[in-house]
Amino acid sequence: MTVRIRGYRLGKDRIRGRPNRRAAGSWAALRELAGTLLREKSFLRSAYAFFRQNKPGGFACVACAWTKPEKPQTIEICESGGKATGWELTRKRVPLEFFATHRVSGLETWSDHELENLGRLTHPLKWDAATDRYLPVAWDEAFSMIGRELRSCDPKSIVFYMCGHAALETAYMYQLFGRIVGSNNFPNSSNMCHESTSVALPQAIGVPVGTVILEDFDKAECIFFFGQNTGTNSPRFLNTLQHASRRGVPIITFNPIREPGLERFRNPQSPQMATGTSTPISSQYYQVRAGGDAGAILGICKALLTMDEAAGNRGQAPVLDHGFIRAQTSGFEEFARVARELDWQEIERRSGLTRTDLAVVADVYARSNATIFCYGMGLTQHPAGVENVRLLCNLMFLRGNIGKPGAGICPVRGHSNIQGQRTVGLAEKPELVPLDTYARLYGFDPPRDRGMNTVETCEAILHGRVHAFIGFGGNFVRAAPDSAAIEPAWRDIGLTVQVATKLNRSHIVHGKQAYLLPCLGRIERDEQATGPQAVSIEDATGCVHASVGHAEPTSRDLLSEPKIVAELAKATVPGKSSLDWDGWVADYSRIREAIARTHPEIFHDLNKHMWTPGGHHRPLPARVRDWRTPNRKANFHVPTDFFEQHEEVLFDDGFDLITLRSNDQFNTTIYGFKDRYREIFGTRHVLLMNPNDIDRLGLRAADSVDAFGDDSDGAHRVVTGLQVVPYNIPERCCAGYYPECNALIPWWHHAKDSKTPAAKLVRIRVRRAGDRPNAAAVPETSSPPVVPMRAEERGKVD
Ligand SMILES: Nc1nc2c(c(=O)[nH]1)N[C@H]1C(S)=C(S)[C@@H](COP(=O)(O)OP(=O)(O)OC[C@H]3O[C@@H](n4cnc5c(=O)[nH]c(N)nc54)[C@H](O)[C@@H]3O)O[C@H]1N2
Ligand SMILES: Nc1nc2c(c(=O)[nH]1)N[C@H]1C(S)=C(S)[C@@H](COP(=O)(O)OP(=O)(O)OC[C@H]3O[C@@H](n4cnc5c(=O)[nH]c(N)nc54)[C@H](O)[C@@H]3O)O[C@H]1N2
Ligand SMILES: [Mo]
Repeated sequence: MTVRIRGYRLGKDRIRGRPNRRAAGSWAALRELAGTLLREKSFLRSAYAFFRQNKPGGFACVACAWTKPEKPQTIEICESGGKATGWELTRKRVPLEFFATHRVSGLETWSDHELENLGRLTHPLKWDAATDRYLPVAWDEAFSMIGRELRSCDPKSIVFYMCGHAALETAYMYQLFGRIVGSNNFPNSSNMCHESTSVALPQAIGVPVGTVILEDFDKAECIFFFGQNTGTNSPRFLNTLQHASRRGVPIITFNPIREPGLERFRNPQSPQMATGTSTPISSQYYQVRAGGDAGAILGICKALLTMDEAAGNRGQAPVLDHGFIRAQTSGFEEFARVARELDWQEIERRSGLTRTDLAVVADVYARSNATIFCYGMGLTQHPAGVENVRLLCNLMFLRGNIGKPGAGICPVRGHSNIQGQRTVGLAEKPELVPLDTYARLYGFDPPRDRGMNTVETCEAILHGRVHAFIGFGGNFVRAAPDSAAIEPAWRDIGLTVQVATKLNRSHIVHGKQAYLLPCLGRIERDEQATGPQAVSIEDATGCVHASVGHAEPTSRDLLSEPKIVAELAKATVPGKSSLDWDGWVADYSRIREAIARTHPEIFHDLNKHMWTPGGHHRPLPARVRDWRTPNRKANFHVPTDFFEQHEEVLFDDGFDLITLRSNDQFNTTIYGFKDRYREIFGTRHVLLMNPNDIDRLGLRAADSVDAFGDDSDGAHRVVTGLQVVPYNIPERCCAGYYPECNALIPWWHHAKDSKTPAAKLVRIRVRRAGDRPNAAAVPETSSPPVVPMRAEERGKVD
């Protein structure tokens, strides 16, 4: 496959970068959505569903977690959400004959796209070792065999993974099931995503989630964007930003890459489609270095401190909100001292931005009476991910931008219910979960030890300590770091059970015993003993919504997710609790009653509240300046990682790799090969590089290169045959797609404290295809890499 690179421009000696002419949204988005629906043969089925998507009485979109407004547009969807609907409602099926004619190992060469593109799974399957095929199995038989196997394992060697799709009801039941089995091992896609948020925000403001609600955007006077690609990853949010932009609100973006989806927007449901006009989104765009945000934020803080002092000397109104700082916060003086002492040269070097740039930002910020701070993976997926979020909070505190209308912090979450799953207790840290309440309500003794998160699970898999892995949705093998090393180790797991809608690589590479259990999607009608059921989800702004599926189920053999959890639990831990699994499955409102009993402050009256148009806001103490931190204050953070963690790129061919998403994927679900915004078509096997770096290495556009990851632990990490794409990205940074580049990320390369894999700052070396960086260190064979444990990680998990 060849790559088409349109429209890049090499300047004479300086690089101009590629023109970003495309507005997000627009006709192209509609065309592409229509193309997906036609290919999925689900045009009418999906079109019908669109009228119910993100609407009261309808279903909550199965893609991202952006909030659903009280007064939706006629069709409240976006390209990403529309594709996700079409993909779930596809008429394509994986028939049983498919597995009769394909050995499972024969599917190992299939791409992520090819596997999912086969269509929906329709029947429970068990891998047969003798024939290397997935064979149909009766549900009862599957549950009883899985139950027997799980009972024979040490509970601490069982992993209960969940991806952020599943509803509050399913997640609540699932974590109870795992704890009754005796394990707190609940790695979650959230561990790879906003875990840095979940660690940083409780320390800073006493809640693990954002404080901004949709109405705040109508009142904001300034909006910051750090490392979140709205046009691609949460396109419905663009409607909100478009309104803000039209009101003249400055939208200040920090991103190493000029993302067209953050530059202009043409609303597909507006007259702009006829007139061909579009609205600018970012008013200022700063191409910070990868990992340079801490430097940038510290620079803005330093400029504000200087402005405040100057204003004080002149007898003018202060720039900082001293009233807020005095009454509400702790740690200001120490932080201010460190920021004042910081050297501007160091700030410029680390951020890649100039003092003037940052002073301009500080000036705009100082004029705003209410500012919102949005951020995404560009802040969290870094070695200093937690510190990045803490420093953003510092910037917010300096002008008291929390606990008032139009202001606050807004982590833009990924999967549709990822935030809610954590709220109902899907967490490996026992201190986050009301274990005593479980013991009281359900008559079992929950384990009190700390379970494993995603990174710890990777480590345990690599060292043969995981004996059973239940994957409730998701694609762990592809999504996790060090994917090439995980695969061979994954095959040694005694039992893998995957609950899924579509086939993916985590099913093809599998354990010694393997089951594939197909489930209903959220858009499908879920009929139980008491009639059709609804579920609930919590969005990125802490709003709880009902979701009702109306579409005809894909197959009569599918079970709902709550039903699958209940049957697994009944088969594995019969009589070990007083939980009425069957009663809950018959009527999901009973699960919600149980959630409300467990978390009365957040979920009281859940059965009623979830039907509120636009969703019901969970209480957020930080929104009213009620700080649930140990010292009951909002806490400034004094930077430490900033001074400790930085290493210059040493080698000529050394780069900081950013792994990212296109508009034609939802995580490891690859819809196609058109990254429309970045104008990269036909392949995802690319490396986006600054043209000066391309020149420096003697390469040319579309040359083929190999990328080598950190081998300091003796592991061989390589992705071969990437095609070079000249791109508007800072020198010494480059970008490639996730999950194709995950083999380059060492499992131990993660954020301090949160262990979010640091997928946005991966040190690599780039060589022309075939050249090896260090012949002695790189084995010539393609045998599975050996990943020894690093000394500092040893003993941390057990
Ligand atoms: N269409 C689509 N939508 C999705 C998803 C999808 O795969 N496809 N995934 C969903 C999920 S699970 C999630 S978590 C969200 C993710 O949504 P985002 O948070 O937007 O995640 P990414 O696209 O991985 O990266 C975001 C941006 O971070 C920038 N970035 C990289 N490094 C840095 C840095 O050091 N500093 C700064 N300031 N920026 C940096 C990248 O250039 C990129 O534009 O989207 C959700 N929505
Ligand atoms: N290098 C790098 N790695 C990353 C990231 C990155 O930016 N860079 N991002 C990380 C992030 S933010 C995340 S969230 C993770 C995502 O990691 P995961 O959540 O594990 O992966 P997904 O690709 O979202 O999972 C897709 C699969 O979910 C199943 N599925 C879809 N719908 C349903 C459903 O309704 N029910 C069930 N049971 N299954 C369903 C399908 O079988 C599909 O194949 O990846 C992380 N990995
Ligand atoms: Mo995510």
